[in-house]
Amino acid sequence: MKNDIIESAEVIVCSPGRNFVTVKVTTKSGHIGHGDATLNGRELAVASYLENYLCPLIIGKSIFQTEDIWNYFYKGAYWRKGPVTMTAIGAIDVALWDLKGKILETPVYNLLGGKSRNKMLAYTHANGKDIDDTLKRVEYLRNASYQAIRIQCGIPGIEKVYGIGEKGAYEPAIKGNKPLEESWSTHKYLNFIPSVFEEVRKEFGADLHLLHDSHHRLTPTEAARLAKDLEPYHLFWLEDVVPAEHQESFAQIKHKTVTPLAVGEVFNTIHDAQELITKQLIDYIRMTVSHGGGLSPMLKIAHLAELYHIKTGCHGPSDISPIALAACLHFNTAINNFGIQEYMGYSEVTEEAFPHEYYFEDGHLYLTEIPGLGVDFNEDFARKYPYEKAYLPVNRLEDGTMFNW
Ligand code: CS2
Ligand code: MG
Repeated sequence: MKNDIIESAEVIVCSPGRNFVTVKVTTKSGHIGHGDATLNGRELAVASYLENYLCPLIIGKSIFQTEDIWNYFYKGAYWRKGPVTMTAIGAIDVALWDLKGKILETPVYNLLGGKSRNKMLAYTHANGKDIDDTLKRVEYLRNASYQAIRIQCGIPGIEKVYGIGEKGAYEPAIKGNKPLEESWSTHKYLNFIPSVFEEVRKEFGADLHLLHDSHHRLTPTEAARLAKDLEPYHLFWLEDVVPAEHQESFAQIKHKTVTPLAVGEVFNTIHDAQELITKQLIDYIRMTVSHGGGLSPMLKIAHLAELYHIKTGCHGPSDISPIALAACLHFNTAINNFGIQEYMGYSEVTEEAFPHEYYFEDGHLYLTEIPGLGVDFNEDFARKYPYEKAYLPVNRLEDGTMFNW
């Protein structure tokens, strides 16, 4: 079948609404597939890895060889794993699945196991500078039909806190030639956060799913304290409580609380989560299709997690493109152990750059029957917005100690 042979693979770095790296794979028959290679704050590293090492090697290969191509790139690099490598491999993998769907004239989820569900519970972010501001944002999102909301709130005595934007949606990466520096006090955070959830529950009752992200900032003991303090408010999940390189640390938390734990948005291979999954130290795996190496490995991770009663909760910030979000939706549609999908939404400019079929309604995300991923890339429009280097912030303790952002 001539249609399936790859003729070209390009990388487009641009900034329609924010920085994105998009992979475009074209077959000899002229079919085009897209992947998202955006890694917030390190975009050019992934673009270079793709342009110099991966794109030249797929010319002449068949788009159907996703398993062989993935292993060719993973094992063939010798230097395995890592967010840059796996985001690059993931973008190619997703573009090939997009092409498979287009050439076989079927939505990608039909190639991943078919429909296990017709809709996907979504959650979005309520960020407030104080409790009143946060309550107002929750009210607005509830009225917009959200049934699951992540709650982040300013902390008295801390000037700038993760997740709290100046106005509107929170964009963590700041354009410029060096990272902004934020400061942090775990003491002030731990003493304050339970009161936020007490007020939210008082105002909105028990049915609304509430989530919270500690963004890698606690020790296991501090995390166990917060998880227990939040038990009366029945969170859907408490996310990224401690940096997860040391997976067995989660045993000190999981065995002390019934607050569900979620982790994994910074993971890039199954090895980052294997102990967390097989020892049931978490409740949700947050790995996302683009940074997790693509749809091919994510299916394997979901199938392993399913054996251990762990559900998925793909990372879906505004700093992965609608292509990656759509890939998550096809993945979510097919697997059995879907949990929830993060959905921050995008600016109007980003929406125009990436026209898509998926839609949000009544607290859920939906796909259509369109072949492939159902997302296009308006390349001419997107190229009007040139890339500008942007850094994620860094974070120090109040005494100046370098800490986790
Ligand atoms: C956050 C992200 O959505 C989340 O759970 O952890 O917003 C994260 O801070 C950004 O993706 C970093 O670029
Ligand atoms: Mg997070």
